[in-house]
Amino acid sequence: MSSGSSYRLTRNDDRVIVHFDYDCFYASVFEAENPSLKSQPLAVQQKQIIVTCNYEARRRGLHKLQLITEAKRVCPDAIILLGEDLTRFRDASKSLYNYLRAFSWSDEVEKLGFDEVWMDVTALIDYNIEILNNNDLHNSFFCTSKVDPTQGFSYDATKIAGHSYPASADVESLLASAEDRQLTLRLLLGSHLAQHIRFDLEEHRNYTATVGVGTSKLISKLVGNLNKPRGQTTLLPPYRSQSPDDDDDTTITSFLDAHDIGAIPGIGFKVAQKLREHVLERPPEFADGLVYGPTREKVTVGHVRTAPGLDPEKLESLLCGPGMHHGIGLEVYRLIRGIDNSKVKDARNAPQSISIEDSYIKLNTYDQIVRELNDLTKRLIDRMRCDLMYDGDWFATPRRVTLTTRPRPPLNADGTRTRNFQRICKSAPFPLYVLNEIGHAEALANKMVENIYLPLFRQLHPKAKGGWDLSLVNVAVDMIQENRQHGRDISSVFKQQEETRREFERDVLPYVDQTQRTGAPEKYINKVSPEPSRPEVSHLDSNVDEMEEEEDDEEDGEHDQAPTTAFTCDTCGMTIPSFAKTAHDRYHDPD
Ligand code: TTP
Ligand code: MG
Repeated sequence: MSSGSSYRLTRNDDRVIVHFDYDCFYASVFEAENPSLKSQPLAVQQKQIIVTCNYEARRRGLHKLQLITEAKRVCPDAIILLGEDLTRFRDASKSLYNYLRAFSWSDEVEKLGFDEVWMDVTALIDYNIEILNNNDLHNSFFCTSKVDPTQGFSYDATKIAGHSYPASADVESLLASAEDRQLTLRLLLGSHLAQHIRFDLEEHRNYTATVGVGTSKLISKLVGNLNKPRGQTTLLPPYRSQSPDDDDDTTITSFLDAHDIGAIPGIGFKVAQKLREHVLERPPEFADGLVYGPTREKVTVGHVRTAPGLDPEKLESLLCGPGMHHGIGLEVYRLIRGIDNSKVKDARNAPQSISIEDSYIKLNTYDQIVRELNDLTKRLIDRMRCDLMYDGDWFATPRRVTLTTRPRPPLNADGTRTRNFQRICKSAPFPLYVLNEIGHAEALANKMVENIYLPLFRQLHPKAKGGWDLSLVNVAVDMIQENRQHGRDISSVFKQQEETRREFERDVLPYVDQTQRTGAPEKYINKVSPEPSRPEVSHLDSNVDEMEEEEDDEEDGEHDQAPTTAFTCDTCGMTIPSFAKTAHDRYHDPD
């Protein structure tokens, strides 16, 4: 593509990527369990907030991140179900993911949160382009199986399935154009495949989804938003400019240019603010009463893209600063031109770590702590089995377990309490028996707590040192490594585990009672973790493991008043009232 400057950046338009976003996901999970709820206004509650509601409820004035008190006033007959326990949503998400994955030929199927999935379907599309009968495109057959040529569906290869951007696109002339024919055909086939999967999901699993089709993760995610719910949109060519000096005549440009700069995945709140300020030549004004909420003036991608002299170097110097990484200028320069060559991650990519935590208003007796550890560990085991096993085999295994707590400081003499954001943690080698014992997670959790977590807990909190008033407990496994044989032969993993155990016993155990240790390897050192910083550019990276430290526990449940402040989420760009911040953070980082 051309860029209008000396930066001639290459966009890979050879892929077809489909983005799925399930409609009103948590509500749909309840509806799938009980279909009679479908026709009624249904909302899902966490703490004092509605985290989502079905479209019947939205029609009656309910919306995401609304206070329960307001929702009840607006729609008194809404059915409100508790969604605090995320297990059913996680299970549904995993099961739908596996369902979608079965359609893929390359296993490039990437999950973002619970309810979004990207699929790179290039291999399927390329195969079906090869078998197209160009003399009878109206009566085409899309083959969905590599081995069975009769498996698939009929379709008309002269028409797009669902909506397109631009809505007025003339598919016939695009197909007749030497320049655009191939890309149009590939996207057109992508739209039929997306529709087939979407309808299948609806018929067999009772879930509707909103879908976008394009040549990158960025474009497919954004274009889907045009027709919600239960719709799909394909971004059609021309993707390439006729003019060597600018991109104004491409559909990618016209589509992206209209977006608010903060709506682009990958451009966080701080970056967006700096860009707005640069374009306006003054700080942007906020909407009334909202300190961190939406800005009153809309600065679009188009404004930024065409701002004089805003090349990658200028962007870098404009945007660099605390929390920004080197290269942010080029990254933003590329994003606002629709260049996102990031790969759809392989379905077998294991997370680097898995952690489960809870915060507490009062957790100070030994029995309570044992009970909580058992509960958290059971959830950790469920998650490990969900994320690290495929087809009954472990395809990845952790090497380390960690217990983290956040002790609450004692009251000061004047009755106030100093706020504490510091976590302390201790680690041990991952116990091998977890891989073998495939029975009930509960019994295994008890064993892990007995053998691992309680000894770690005693090291972290010798009673003499100020008691056990904890505001947070986190159990985690990390140093997760994928087994090359995808779990069929895990003997190498066992060997590795054994080495780790020996290393631990040799180098660490002699030191565990000392507060200041010397000589033991860094990975086992007793750490005090400071408040972690958030990466600014993160939207398209589903593996970003963000932690937000906050003393939220004491504030929960006291949200009856109307909001006076709002935040713009750094991760998804959504504006959220301050009372919904905890629920929203949990949505991005469910455990
Ligand atoms: P979304 O995809 O934002 O919402 P949705 O699927 O409910 O609705 P839509 O039809 O507009 O796509 O979020 C997915 C789920 O995540 C949602 O069902 C509830 C949950 N969630 C939270 O827990 N907290 C939040 O702040 C948000 C936005 C969602
Ligand atoms: Mg959704």
